[in-house]
Amino acid sequence: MPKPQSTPQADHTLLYQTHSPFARKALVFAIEAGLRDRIEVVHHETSPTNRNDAIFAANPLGKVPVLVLPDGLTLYDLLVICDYLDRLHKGRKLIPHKLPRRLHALRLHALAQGMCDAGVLYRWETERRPEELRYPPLAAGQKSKLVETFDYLEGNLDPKTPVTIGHIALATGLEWIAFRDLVDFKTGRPTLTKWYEDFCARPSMTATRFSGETHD
Ligand SMILES: N[C@@H](CCC(=O)N[C@@H](CS)C(=O)NCC(=O)O)C(=O)O
Repeated sequence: MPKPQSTPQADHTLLYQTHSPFARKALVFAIEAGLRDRIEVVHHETSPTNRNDAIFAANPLGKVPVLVLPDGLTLYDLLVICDYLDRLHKGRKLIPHKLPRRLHALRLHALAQGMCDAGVLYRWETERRPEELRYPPLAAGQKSKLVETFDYLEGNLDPKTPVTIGHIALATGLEWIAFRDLVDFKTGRPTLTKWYEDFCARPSMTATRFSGETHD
């Protein structure tokens, strides 16, 4: 397990999981916003079948990421955390204020979040749930959501748009799908593949690679 990273200036705590796509999105967002030094990252294991009391104390849903603010207020989920972080810095906003750029960024974020939700459900049906309790039509339904999303992205992703919350959510989500070897998104999708590989070379991505196994 990687060591928690902290710095003397850190006045926020990110309750994290080294193999969670959602938690990593928050950390990549913080790095892209120039806020890494303000955040202590603490790894936690949590799953619906492996209760973590510390996470439940911070978020009644028992999920990470959770951001603990200097006054002790806890923020969740990812979008609320990112909205807060984007107000802490003076650089270019990762959640644009003006329409229609804001709508495109938030919609791409929603698509990427939905892609991860479908991936998590697909993984339950193909790996995590005991074999005798799996329901193959549900796995097939979740997989088709993933494939539709990949195809949509291949036709609609504009590689020239400046980085937003949507791109961060998408790249971390795709890398998680690759990390868990869920569904191939590269074959026959050169535009998406090139965009993904370029994004994964960013320092915010190379500094936060996934690691670890799920504990159910
Ligand atoms: N919509 C939430 C999703 C968070 C989420 O599902 N986190 C997973 C880690 S990948 C988790 O903590 N799962 C534990 C559980 O569902 O009990 C967000 O965007 O923050």
